[in-house]
Amino acid sequence: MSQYRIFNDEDAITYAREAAQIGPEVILQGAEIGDGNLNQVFKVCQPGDATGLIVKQALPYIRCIGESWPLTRDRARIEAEILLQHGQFCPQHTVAVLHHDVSLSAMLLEDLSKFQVWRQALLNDQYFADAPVQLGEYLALVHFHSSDFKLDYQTQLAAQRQFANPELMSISEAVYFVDPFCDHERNDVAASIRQDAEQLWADKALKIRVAKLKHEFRCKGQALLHGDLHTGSVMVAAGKLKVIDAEFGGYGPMGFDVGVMIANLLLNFCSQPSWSQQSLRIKDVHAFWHSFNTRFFLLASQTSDSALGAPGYISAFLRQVWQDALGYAGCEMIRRTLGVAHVADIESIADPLQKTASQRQALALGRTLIMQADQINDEQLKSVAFAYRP
Ligand code: SR1
Ligand code: MG
Ligand code: MG
Ligand code: MG
Repeated sequence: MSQYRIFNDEDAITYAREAAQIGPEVILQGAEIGDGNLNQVFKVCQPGDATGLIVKQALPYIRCIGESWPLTRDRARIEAEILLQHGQFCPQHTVAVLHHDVSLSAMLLEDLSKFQVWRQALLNDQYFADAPVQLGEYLALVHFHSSDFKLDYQTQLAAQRQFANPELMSISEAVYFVDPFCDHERNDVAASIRQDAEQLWADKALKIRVAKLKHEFRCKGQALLHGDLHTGSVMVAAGKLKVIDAEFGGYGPMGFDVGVMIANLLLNFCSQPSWSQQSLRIKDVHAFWHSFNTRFFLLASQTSDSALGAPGYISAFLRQVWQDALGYAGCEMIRRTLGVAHVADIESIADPLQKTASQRQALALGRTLIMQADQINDEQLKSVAFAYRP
């Protein structure tokens, strides 16, 4: 198979067979299992086996919207290359790419059927205590090894060019920083929070802060980001964690990945009726940031760049990453409440009053994180978050 066509189950089996060199004597079955916004995902395995292989294929459009929103298939190549690169930096926490095919816009991935999506685990009140620490380790490693703390000027510039992802990162610009802050047709605003949305859309001071975050998203190319690091991009199992779905990756501000993850933990916080679950989410945020911060600091302390290694600079740099992260966290909380793509944590709340309260909490907390990013430190985040409990 060499010419692109939109895979059906049989095509996915054929590709997996060729890519993994599985002979015709082995019976394989395949089924589409994807629930993401963009791509097709197939599981291919032998009948009766719980685990097999995963085939991921990019469609020439955005799956959740349809053919009216065309999108480059080259995203599959970019994603495969980013996952392979991140896999070199942190193999223990990056899904393994076993093969990829540029013309088919397809890749073969390890099957993580024994894992579960972290967002789903959080929704089921299942606690994976190691996950935030492992995620901090993952992010510190992939950010450090692609940053100028590690790479010389020419190598980093070459990497920025290699992993350029303008189409997908333009979508992120639109869905994080533009649509949710105006009455855009792509938005999905519940009638019950329409007034809250209109108040945000009229908030000039907020828009100035968001403009800066948008601007820096494009021009602050610090590290090779995952680009969509929400709890649905993280697979967890007892003592194990793997990150998947890097199609929105590319060079950008480290605080973006950090902030998107913090926001998704805080969105779960906003969806939780119980104080104990809320407290666990704040604990997760602290553990994640502490893990990232300490590991990045240690790695960066060994930089061979004598200027960047100046005493006090790495700490100052990481303080700025934290501030950036709070701003991006605020944008993620607002866009997941008003924008095109919501999160199951809040969408699945059955009681309409409780759902509206959670959405309002997410909007208010998101706004505060953007407006007060430079005044809230790691220790203070807990009291800020709890101040918005309904
Ligand atoms: C139209 S794409 C919207 C979102 O879906 C993906 O999961 C990413 O989060 C993206 O921002
Ligand atoms: Mg099917
Ligand atoms: Mg996904
Ligand atoms: Mg994704």
